[in-house]
Amino acid sequence: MTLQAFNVGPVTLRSMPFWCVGNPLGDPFGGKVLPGISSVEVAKMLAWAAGENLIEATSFHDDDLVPFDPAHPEDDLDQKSQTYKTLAEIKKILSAAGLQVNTATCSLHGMTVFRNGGLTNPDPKIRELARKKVERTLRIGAMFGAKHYTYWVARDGFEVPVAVDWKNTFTWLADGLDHVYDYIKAKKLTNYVGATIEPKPNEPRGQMYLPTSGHAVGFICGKLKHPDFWGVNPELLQHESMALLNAVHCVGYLCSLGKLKFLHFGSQIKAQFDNDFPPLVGPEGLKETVQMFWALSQVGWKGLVEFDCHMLRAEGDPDHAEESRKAFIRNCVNGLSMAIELAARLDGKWQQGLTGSETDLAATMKMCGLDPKTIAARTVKR
Ligand code: XLS
Ligand code: MG
Repeated sequence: MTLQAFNVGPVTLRSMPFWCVGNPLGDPFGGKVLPGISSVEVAKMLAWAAGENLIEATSFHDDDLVPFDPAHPEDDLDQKSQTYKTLAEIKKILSAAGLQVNTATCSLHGMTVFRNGGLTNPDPKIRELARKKVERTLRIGAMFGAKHYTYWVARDGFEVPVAVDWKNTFTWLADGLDHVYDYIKAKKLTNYVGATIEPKPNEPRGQMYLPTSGHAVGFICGKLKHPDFWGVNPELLQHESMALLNAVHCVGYLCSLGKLKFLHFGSQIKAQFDNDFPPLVGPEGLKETVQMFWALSQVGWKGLVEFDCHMLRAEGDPDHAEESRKAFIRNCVNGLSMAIELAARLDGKWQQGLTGSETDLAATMKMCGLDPKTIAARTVKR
């Protein structure tokens, strides 16, 4: 079975990753709220969401599907291994539901061995282990026909600038990412149409080596051997907002360079830690989110939007975990539909002859469905 594309506004496909649905809602101050859920159970829930016409695609970290044992970095190739059996079972569920896989990403943040970095770890043995884990993730992605490989900057960062090897660090990073390309070509993994960098300014590290989309593009064009293969998947509003940057600006810039491959989507209070609120949830960002989709339509971008957020910790109900998770998926999809619908209200040439402030107020009226005549009448009448 293949699901029809979504194709509403600039959004061709909606993707819900394994890690968002499986998230048990722990935070640095408290334990898990929801009971754990196996990767096969997550796959079944995603299949349910596809059946409800909520999503067409998904994504995963390697660790979301199967654990990694450094002693057996090629267990995925052994058809008798538990790893292979679990992957095959998940693949069957996703295929039957018609779900595509957008991106495979290697977790270089979960295991404590990577606490001082994965691809940029100063210890060559740990960099080698990271490379093996990336290769395994690429093979797993190929098994699922993933369209992209994603490098999220994760623990490649620092807290102490004078402890960093500034002469070599970015070269190690480039070597690690060039190896992604080389491995894909050497093994003829033709499922991959490209790879992405996902920047983030901080968290889990105090500072990350590729903090913003601008840094990511600069690195791709200035340091990687195959820049055309690489693009960016910014996480908006979250990651750029953490650095007080603006999502409309971010997508406009990336599109002008042809580097916006897909979007990670959620909501955020500016300058806070990574809130990962569901789309349009929380006190901030309504205008920014809507204007971001408007800008994407304006520049003619079309592509996949992937939710990357989690339900509010306060809303996780351990006694009704499945319902909580399903409600979370629905809320994400509703938030996206609302954003696309509100953005469509801004189409047209209504800005002509207006100042910047007038344009902004007129945009807000259009977005909110207010009648300018009624507002004008109220403005003068007392
Ligand atoms: C974390 C990131 C992460 C990536 C995938 O902040 O958003 O979830 O998207 O590794
Ligand atoms: Mg993300």
